[in-house]
Amino acid sequence: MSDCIFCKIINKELPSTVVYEDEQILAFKDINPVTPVHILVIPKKHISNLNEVEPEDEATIGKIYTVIKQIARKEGIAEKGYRIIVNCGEDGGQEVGHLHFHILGGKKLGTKIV
Ligand code: DGP
Repeated sequence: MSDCIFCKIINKELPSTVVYEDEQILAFKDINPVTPVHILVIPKKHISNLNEVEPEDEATIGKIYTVIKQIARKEGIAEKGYRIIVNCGEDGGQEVGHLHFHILGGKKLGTKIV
């Protein structure tokens, strides 16, 4: 998708601080971190949000969770814990239309969701 900022980050047309990369997945630091560790994990395939995930994406989405585990260990937050958030659509607060998994950690998180 030519006008997608995360596709531009994947294609290195926009800079980012990459923490993990393989053929299917990229992870990079969020530009506006809300926690000491705030990393976004995305599929390289342009998938707008969870509503657009297809059966053919199952392997990549599953792998994202093992990548999250690796990143959490590398960032030193695995032991104390962290939170994964995937916003979907307008009511879900999604601002960037490319599926992304927020890794939030490095501090004790609150319990409020809404
Ligand atoms: P969401 O509200 O779930 O769509 O979160 C989008 C996140 O993407 C938000 O936390 C800020 C981050 N973000 C937006 N633009 C950029 C960018 O150009 N670079 C990086 N690293 N993060 C971005």
